[in-house]
Amino acid sequence: MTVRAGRSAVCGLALTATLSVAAGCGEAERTAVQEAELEATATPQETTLSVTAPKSGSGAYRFNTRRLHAVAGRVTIRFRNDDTFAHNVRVQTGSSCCYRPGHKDVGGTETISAGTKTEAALTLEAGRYVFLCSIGSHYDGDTGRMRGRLTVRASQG
Ligand SMILES: [Cu+2]
Repeated sequence: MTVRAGRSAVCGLALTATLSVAAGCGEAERTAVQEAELEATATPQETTLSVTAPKSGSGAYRFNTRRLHAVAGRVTIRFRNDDTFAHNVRVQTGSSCCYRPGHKDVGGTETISAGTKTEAALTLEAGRYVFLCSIGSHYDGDTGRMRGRLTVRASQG
Protein backbone atom coordinates (compact mmCIF):
# COMPACT_ATOMS: atom_id res chain seq x y z
CA MET A 1 0.00 0.00 0.00
CA THR A 2 1.34 3.43 -0.87
CA VAL A 3 1.74 6.38 1.46
CA ARG A 4 -0.88 8.27 -0.51
CA ALA A 5 -3.45 5.55 0.02
CA GLY A 6 -2.68 5.64 3.73
CA ARG A 7 -3.35 9.36 3.87
CA SER A 8 -6.64 8.92 2.08
CA ALA A 9 -7.70 6.39 4.63
CA VAL A 10 -6.96 8.86 7.41
CA CYS A 11 -8.86 11.57 5.62
CA GLY A 12 -11.76 9.22 5.14
CA LEU A 13 -11.91 8.71 8.89
CA ALA A 14 -11.78 12.45 9.46
CA LEU A 15 -14.62 12.96 7.00
CA THR A 16 -16.89 10.71 8.98
CA ALA A 17 -15.93 12.51 12.19
CA THR A 18 -16.69 16.14 11.41
CA LEU A 19 -17.01 18.23 8.28
CA SER A 20 -14.62 20.93 9.50
CA VAL A 21 -11.85 18.42 10.07
CA ALA A 22 -12.55 16.88 6.69
CA ALA A 23 -12.26 20.28 5.02
CA GLY A 24 -8.86 20.73 6.55
CA CYS A 25 -7.76 17.29 5.54
CA GLY A 26 -5.72 17.15 2.37
CA GLU A 27 -6.63 20.69 1.50
CA ALA A 28 -4.68 21.96 4.46
CA GLU A 29 -1.77 19.87 3.33
CA ARG A 30 -1.84 21.36 -0.12
CA THR A 31 -2.14 24.87 1.26
CA ALA A 32 0.91 24.39 3.43
CA VAL A 33 2.92 23.38 0.40
CA GLN A 34 1.61 26.33 -1.59
CA GLU A 35 2.44 28.69 1.24
CA ALA A 36 5.96 27.34 1.39
CA GLU A 37 6.31 27.89 -2.33
CA LEU A 38 4.89 31.37 -2.09
CA GLU A 39 7.21 32.24 0.76
CA ALA A 40 10.16 31.14 -1.32
CA THR A 41 9.16 33.52 -4.08
CA ALA A 42 7.25 36.16 -2.14
CA THR A 43 10.33 38.13 -1.20
CA PRO A 44 12.27 38.13 -4.43
CA GLN A 45 15.36 40.24 -4.24
CA GLU A 46 15.45 41.96 -7.55
CA THR A 47 17.70 44.71 -8.74
CA THR A 48 17.48 46.51 -12.04
CA LEU A 49 20.64 48.20 -13.21
CA SER A 50 20.73 50.71 -16.01
CA VAL A 51 23.91 50.99 -18.00
CA THR A 52 24.56 53.25 -20.96
CA ALA A 53 27.37 53.42 -23.43
CA PRO A 54 27.61 57.13 -24.27
CA LYS A 55 28.84 58.34 -27.62
CA SER A 56 32.56 57.81 -27.59
CA GLY A 57 33.37 60.22 -30.40
CA SER A 58 37.12 60.47 -30.54
CA GLY A 59 37.45 59.43 -26.90
CA ALA A 60 37.68 56.03 -25.27
CA TYR A 61 34.81 53.58 -25.26
CA ARG A 62 33.18 53.71 -21.87
CA PHE A 63 30.10 53.07 -19.82
CA ASN A 64 28.28 55.86 -18.00
CA THR A 65 29.28 54.28 -14.68
CA ARG A 66 32.21 52.43 -13.13
CA ARG A 67 30.30 51.18 -10.09
CA LEU A 68 27.17 49.10 -9.83
CA HIS A 69 25.44 47.73 -6.74
CA ALA A 70 22.86 45.00 -6.48
CA VAL A 71 21.21 42.65 -4.03
CA ALA A 72 21.81 38.91 -4.31
CA GLY A 73 19.17 37.26 -6.43
CA ARG A 74 17.79 38.30 -9.75
CA VAL A 75 19.69 41.15 -11.33
CA THR A 76 18.44 42.70 -14.53
CA ILE A 77 20.80 44.76 -16.63
CA ARG A 78 19.19 47.28 -18.94
CA PHE A 79 21.70 48.40 -21.48
CA ARG A 80 21.34 51.27 -23.90
CA ASN A 81 23.97 51.78 -26.53
CA ASP A 82 24.18 55.44 -27.51
CA ASP A 83 27.57 54.93 -29.11
CA THR A 84 28.25 54.50 -32.80
CA PHE A 85 29.85 51.08 -32.26
CA ALA A 86 28.46 47.76 -31.07
CA HIS A 87 28.88 46.92 -27.39
CA ASN A 88 27.70 44.55 -24.68
CA VAL A 89 27.67 44.31 -20.89
CA ARG A 90 29.09 41.06 -19.50
CA VAL A 91 29.57 40.18 -15.85
CA GLN A 92 32.53 38.21 -14.58
CA THR A 93 33.39 36.89 -11.17
CA GLY A 94 36.35 38.52 -9.49
CA SER A 95 37.14 41.93 -8.11
CA SER A 96 39.57 43.13 -10.73
CA CYS A 97 39.27 43.41 -14.44
CA CYS A 98 39.27 41.17 -16.51
CA TYR A 99 39.68 37.60 -17.63
CA ARG A 100 41.97 36.82 -14.71
CA PRO A 101 42.64 33.17 -13.96
CA GLY A 102 39.58 31.68 -12.29
CA HIS A 103 37.28 34.47 -13.38
CA LYS A 104 34.27 33.33 -15.26
CA ASP A 105 31.51 34.95 -17.23
CA VAL A 106 28.25 34.66 -15.32
CA GLY A 107 25.98 36.30 -17.85
CA GLY A 108 25.13 39.61 -19.38
CA THR A 109 23.66 41.13 -22.47
CA GLU A 110 24.11 40.16 -26.05
CA THR A 111 26.15 42.48 -28.24
CA ILE A 112 23.92 45.20 -29.59
CA SER A 113 24.49 47.61 -32.41
CA ALA A 114 24.73 51.36 -32.18
CA GLY A 115 21.62 53.17 -31.07
CA THR A 116 19.78 50.14 -29.71
CA LYS A 117 18.98 48.74 -26.29
CA THR A 118 18.52 45.39 -24.64
CA GLU A 119 18.27 43.76 -21.27
CA ALA A 120 19.46 40.59 -19.61
CA ALA A 121 18.59 38.87 -16.34
CA LEU A 122 21.21 37.17 -14.20
CA THR A 123 21.04 35.36 -10.89
CA LEU A 124 23.94 36.46 -8.72
CA GLU A 125 25.18 35.45 -5.32
CA ALA A 126 26.64 38.00 -2.96
CA GLY A 127 30.18 38.91 -3.88
CA ARG A 128 32.32 41.07 -6.05
CA TYR A 129 32.12 41.06 -9.80
CA VAL A 130 33.37 43.07 -12.69
CA PHE A 131 31.27 44.20 -15.62
CA LEU A 132 32.75 44.90 -18.99
CA CYS A 133 32.24 45.04 -22.70
CA SER A 134 33.88 41.88 -23.96
CA ILE A 135 34.43 43.05 -27.52
CA GLY A 136 38.05 43.36 -28.58
CA SER A 137 39.89 45.54 -26.12
CA HIS A 138 36.90 47.73 -25.31
CA TYR A 139 37.40 47.00 -21.63
CA ASP A 140 41.05 47.83 -21.51
CA GLY A 141 43.79 49.77 -23.21
CA ASP A 142 44.04 53.27 -24.63
CA THR A 143 40.70 53.19 -26.39
CA GLY A 144 38.75 51.13 -23.94
CA ARG A 145 37.40 51.95 -20.52
CA MET A 146 34.34 49.77 -20.63
CA ARG A 147 34.66 48.12 -17.29
CA GLY A 148 33.66 48.60 -13.68
CA ARG A 149 32.90 46.91 -10.40
CA LEU A 150 29.64 45.30 -9.48
CA THR A 151 29.12 44.66 -5.79
CA VAL A 152 26.35 42.27 -4.85
CA ARG A 153 25.34 42.25 -1.21
CA ALA A 154 23.46 39.50 0.58
CA SER A 155 19.70 39.82 0.57
CA GLN A 156 17.96 40.86 3.77
CA GLY A 157 15.62 38.01 4.07
CU1 LIG B 1 32.29 47.57 -26.44
